[in-house]
Amino acid sequence: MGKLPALAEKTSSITLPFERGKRPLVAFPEKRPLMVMTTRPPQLETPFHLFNERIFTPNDAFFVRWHLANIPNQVDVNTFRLVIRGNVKQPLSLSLEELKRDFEQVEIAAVCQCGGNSRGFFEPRVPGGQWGNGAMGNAKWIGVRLRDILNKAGLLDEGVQVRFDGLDRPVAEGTPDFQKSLNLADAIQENVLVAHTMNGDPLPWLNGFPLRLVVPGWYATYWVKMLNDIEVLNENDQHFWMEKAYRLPADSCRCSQPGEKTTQSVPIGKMPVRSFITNLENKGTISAEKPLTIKGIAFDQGYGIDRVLFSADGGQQWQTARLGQDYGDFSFRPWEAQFTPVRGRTYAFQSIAVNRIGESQRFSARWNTNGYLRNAVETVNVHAS
Ligand SMILES: Nc1nc2c(c(=O)[nH]1)N[C@H]1C(S)=C(S)[C@@H](COP(=O)(O)O)O[C@H]1N2
Ligand SMILES: [Mo]
Repeated sequence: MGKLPALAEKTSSITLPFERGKRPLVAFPEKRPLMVMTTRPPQLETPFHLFNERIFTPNDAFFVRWHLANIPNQVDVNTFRLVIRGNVKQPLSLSLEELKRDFEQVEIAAVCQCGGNSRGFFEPRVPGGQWGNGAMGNAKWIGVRLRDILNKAGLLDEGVQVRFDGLDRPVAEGTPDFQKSLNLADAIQENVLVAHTMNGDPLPWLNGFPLRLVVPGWYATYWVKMLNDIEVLNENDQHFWMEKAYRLPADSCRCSQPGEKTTQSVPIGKMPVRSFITNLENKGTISAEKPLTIKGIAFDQGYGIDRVLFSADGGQQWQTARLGQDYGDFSFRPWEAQFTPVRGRTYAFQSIAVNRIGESQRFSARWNTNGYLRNAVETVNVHAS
């Protein structure tokens, strides 16, 4: 067995393997100690060993990312309303009770991953939150289909995009409020939920209590938290968080060269396929001369994982890993491979996932100025003794 990183409970910090990677472990409300990147607004990373222990990330270990520091510290569940307005026949103002009582309740397992997950590994380094690989989590979400809510309000022909806003607000005047929009055609997909329940419990406050948008397969920036306002727009959303932030170079690779200015850009969208080894630590030690089980996870934007390949020699030879239980196309998919290490040798363990339409991870990391979309094959170097 490889050595796992020390348990959060027993240590006071974890150091990620890049410059300025030291993260204190601090317990925020409803959270176990997590890796703190910033306190105001809270940005907390899940220690990576958690992904080995549980295929569904516990709520108290789920990563946290807010852009604005003015987050209400309480919400009155009796007076809270979700408003649906704009290009609809009948604007709605729904209580939590009505949402739970008057609509079909749907459950889906889905990965929520920040567009900047793994940004700290970009070379050359890029500005922005220096996340390790723990700005992601997998949960079972229960809520109401956004489409059912929009249908109840009645869509007008003019509808083009749907804008989502939560209760958080900027601290400084002039900072744009955090709002995100989806094209109407994407918003009415059957898996898009207004969720109130996460892994069987109400959403933790920091993960968006009492409601958040769940957009399976899409990067988490669209999963608007503390959601209280839905507006159907008759044109494309022009404001900051769509037009300026969370954008990628428009070329097909979504790559740019360091120093090059991106002229055309597109909004970030769905997540490319990824896989990770979860039970071994990079630069760790493994026991030689007996079979070792390598464990990991894989996920994509919802086609589902077709296969995962494992290599012990940095990608020269590959074996097919055994896939574990299938919890749905948007969930983490567990996998395992077996390998018997020889004493004294150093190994470069890698995994590569392929989804059901044949898309695979990249061997070289794509680079872009915002540090989004990383899905390169990762290497875990281990020494057998
Ligand atoms: N209201 C609100 N929702 C938000 C954000 C935010 O700043 N405000 N950040 C988004 C981004 S960029 C991410 S990565 C996810 C993080 O979700 P989590 O904190 O539940 O892990 O929330 C999304 N929803
Ligand atoms: Mo994000």
